[in-house]
Amino acid sequence: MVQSVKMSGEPLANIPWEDKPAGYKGVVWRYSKNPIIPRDLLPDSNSIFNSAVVPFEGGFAGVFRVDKTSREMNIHSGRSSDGINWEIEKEPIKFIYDDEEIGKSWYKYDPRVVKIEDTYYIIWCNGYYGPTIGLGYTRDFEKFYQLENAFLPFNRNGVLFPRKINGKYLMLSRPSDNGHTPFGDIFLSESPDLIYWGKHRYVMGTTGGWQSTKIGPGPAPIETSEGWLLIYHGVLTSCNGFVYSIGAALLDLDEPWKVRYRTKPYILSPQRDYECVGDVPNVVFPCATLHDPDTGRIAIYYGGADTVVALAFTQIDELVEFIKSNSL
Ligand code: BMA
Repeated sequence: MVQSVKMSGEPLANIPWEDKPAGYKGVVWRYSKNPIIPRDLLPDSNSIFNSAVVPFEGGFAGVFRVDKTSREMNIHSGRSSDGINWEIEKEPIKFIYDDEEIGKSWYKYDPRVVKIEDTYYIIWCNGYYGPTIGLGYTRDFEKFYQLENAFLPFNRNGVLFPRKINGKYLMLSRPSDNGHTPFGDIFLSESPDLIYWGKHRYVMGTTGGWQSTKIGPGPAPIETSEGWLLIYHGVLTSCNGFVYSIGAALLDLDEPWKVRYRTKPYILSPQRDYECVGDVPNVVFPCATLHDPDTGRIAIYYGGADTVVALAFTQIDELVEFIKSNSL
């Protein structure tokens, strides 16, 4: 099928996929066998959720948030041949670093993985005197190297763009507080070397409805002929607590702090049992996508209720049309 909206990137013929169920109304539809990763996949896992995957060596690799039964939070690497059935390492990733201060990390959670040239960068929420943005890389998913934290505390939801723009690395993030932050807008920062960050730009903030309390970037933006496709989470405060939904925006290709379109309605919200019931009810939290430029297929990996990993699908032409015709 010829796509009218072009996505950059390598073909991915083996992307996990299911067609939209007949009669389904939404622009994003769930995998019929969700969740794909149960909370107890590892002997001592309390929950496995908010995790990131990439194509790797003909199959897939990933970095997974694993909260143990001790409630320690850490990130583990994993492999899959089909993107659906995963083997996750029992031990957390042991990063190599050249300054012991870099190794100070009280917890790690909510990883993103972004391939830039031949390197897979891992970005996560790192416990260093409060939550901030940890950064590391691997080339083989065997050896992992940790870099300096990108930002000062408090910050969450860091994610890199998949290529340099005007010779600079770009990172989206969401400055926070030390707790269950009741506010939050998305900002962009740039760096020549992944160590020194500056030229901070406001990208977008809260509005109403499902994105009225705070928002945060999710998976790495996907480059398309219509702009950078950003899938993000938005939070509403109900009388029963936070509700996490998913929305989408199109950012300017050259100046990605400029928002061209942004969905007023959510594209996915917590409605199934595995999204509504778990350690934190009513959460869908996206951390990764896979995409195939040849077919326009996009697979979205998201955490359900801070407990499991689930999968959903959309198609680029349909999603871009939805974003443009339902924009704020
Ligand atoms: C956020 C993060 C996420 C989590 C969400 C809902 O602040 O901690 O890991 O999914 O809250 O609890």
